Amino acid sequence: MNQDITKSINACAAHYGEHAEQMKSYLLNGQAQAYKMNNRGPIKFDESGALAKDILAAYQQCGFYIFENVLSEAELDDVKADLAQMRSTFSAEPYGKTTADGKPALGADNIAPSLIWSKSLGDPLGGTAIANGRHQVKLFEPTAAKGSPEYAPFVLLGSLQFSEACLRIYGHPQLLRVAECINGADFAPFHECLFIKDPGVGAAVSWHQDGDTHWNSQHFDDGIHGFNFMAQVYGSTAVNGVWVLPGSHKTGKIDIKNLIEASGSERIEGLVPLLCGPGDVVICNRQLLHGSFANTCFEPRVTVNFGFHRRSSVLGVMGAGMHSEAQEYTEALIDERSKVIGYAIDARQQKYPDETPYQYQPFIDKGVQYTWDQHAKKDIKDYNLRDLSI
Ligand SMILES: O=C(O)CCC(=O)C(=O)O
Repeated sequence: MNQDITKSINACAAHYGEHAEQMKSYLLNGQAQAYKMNNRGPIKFDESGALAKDILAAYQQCGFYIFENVLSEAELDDVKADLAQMRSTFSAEPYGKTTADGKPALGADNIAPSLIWSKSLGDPLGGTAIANGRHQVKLFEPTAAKGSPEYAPFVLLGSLQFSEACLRIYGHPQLLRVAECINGADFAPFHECLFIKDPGVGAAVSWHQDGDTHWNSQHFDDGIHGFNFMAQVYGSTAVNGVWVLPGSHKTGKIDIKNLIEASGSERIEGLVPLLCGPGDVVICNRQLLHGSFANTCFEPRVTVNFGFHRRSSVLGVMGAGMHSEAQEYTEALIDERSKVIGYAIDARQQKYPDETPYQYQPFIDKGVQYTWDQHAKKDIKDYNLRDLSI
C-alpha cells in the first residue's frame, strides 16, 4: 500500500506550532523508513503448517509483521455496518446510560467496562497511573478545530460481545494458526478491543510497552507477554497509525523518559509507523515500545485489536489488573475465557461454511465444542471481566 497522505501530514504538522517542520520531517522520515522494512506480505505457511520461516524471522527480529489483505472487502463492510450500528447506540454523554434519543446506550447494563472516551485529541493515558503507570509521559495534545465535540470515543473494551463481525475476525482460521505457531497449540486468549481514532478528534496513546508481569522473570524472553493482532478497517497511516520501535521487544523494560530526553522531544528516534491498507492485520509483540499520536488527519482509523498469550505466561499467574481485576489465572478461568474462541470459530463457520475452520487443540483435548447461538450471546456478556492481563 502506498497512500498519498500529504494533506494529512501538513494538517498534522500545522498543530505543532514552532515544531511544525520537525513534526513534518518526523512523519515523512518514519514513513520512508517503514516502507524500507522487509516485514510485510500475505500470511504464508510451509507444508507442515508452520508459519513461513521468513515471516517468523522478520517478526522475531522487528517485533511486528504486517499481514497484507487478510480481510476481504465484504468482511470489512460487515465490520463497518457493525460500527455504524454500535455508534448509533453510544451514549449521548461520555459514560452516560442513554443515547441521544433516550434509548439504553451500548454497555449501559454491563458490569465490565465497555466504551472509554477521551477529550478530543487528548492523551488520556499519558503520564497517569492508569494501567500501572505504563504510559510514562503525556504526549502533545493538539487543539481540536472549533465546533468539534469535546469528547470522542476512544476504546471499546469487550468488543466481541458487541460485534459479530469482530467475533468472526477473531475466529479467522489463518490468524488463529499464526497464534498457534507463535504461542503453541495451547495458546490462551488475552483481551480484545477496538481503537477508534476518528479524524480530527481521535485521542493519542502515549508511548508504552504492554507487558507488565514478567519483566523480571527468570524465564523472561521476547515472547513472554504475548502479542496483539491489529486488524485495520480503513488502513493506518503515519499520522493516525501506531508507531513502534523495531527490536525493542528484546531489550526489557524501557525508561521512556530517558528515550525522550535523548531524542530531544516526544518524537523518539527510530520509531516507524505501521502503514496498512484496509484489511491488513499487524502482529505486534506486546513488549515493543509503541503508541500513537492524536488523529489530526482526514483519514479515520479503527483497529480491531485482539491478542493471545502462551499458556505458560498466564497459567497460575496473578493478573496485572490492567484489563480486568487482578486475579489468579487458574485453568478453570482460562477455560472459561477461552470459550470466546469456540464461539468465534463457530460464528465464522456459520457465515463462511466453505472455509475450513480452525481446530483449537485445548477443545479437542477436552472434547468440547461451542455453538454460536442466542445462549452464547448471553454467555459472553461481560466476558472481558476475565481478560488475561499480564
Ligand atoms: O491503536 C493504538 O493507537 C494503540 C494500540 C495499543 O497501544 C495497543 O494495542 O496496545
